[in-house]
Amino acid sequence: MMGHKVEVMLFKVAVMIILLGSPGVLATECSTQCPTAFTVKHLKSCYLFLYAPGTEATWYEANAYCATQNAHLLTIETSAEYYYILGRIRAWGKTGHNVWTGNNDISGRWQWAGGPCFDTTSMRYTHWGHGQPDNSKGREHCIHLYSPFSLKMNDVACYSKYNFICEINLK
Ligand SMILES: [Ca+2]
Ligand SMILES: [Ca+2]
Repeated sequence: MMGHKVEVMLFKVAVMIILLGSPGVLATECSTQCPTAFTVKHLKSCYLFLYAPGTEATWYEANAYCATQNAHLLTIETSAEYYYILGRIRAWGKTGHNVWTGNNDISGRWQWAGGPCFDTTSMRYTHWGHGQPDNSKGREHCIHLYSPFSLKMNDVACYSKYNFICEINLK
């Protein structure tokens, strides 16, 4: 059963790569400039927004996909970054979409998941929706930007499927 799940996940990641087109460079070293697919650059970060139909993914799938791009799931480390991302989502008319961040408390405390070129870091900046995090039914261990909460943070089950944003912190 587990093997089947992994196969399905790998298949979906492969489909997403095909849908998006392969990036110009699959760098093994950490990026000093934004790869072609990462069209949004702000301060020292590059962002890839995955909003295409069919790219909704579980937190685990999204996390794995970003790693294939030499990136990590969105890390919102400052209020400036939060409002910048919010502004982009609004500008594109995508406020109806829920968006994964890289934050999770799978290890027991909230932290931003690391990636190929980014270390796991503890959560300092927060922008929780009202009453969050509430760990509803004891199964909410990943954070998304929740559309009904005006894209404030909410903890939710990691197996939910949402759009997501990959980020690269430039060296
Ligand atoms: Ca960030
Ligand atoms: Ca919640």
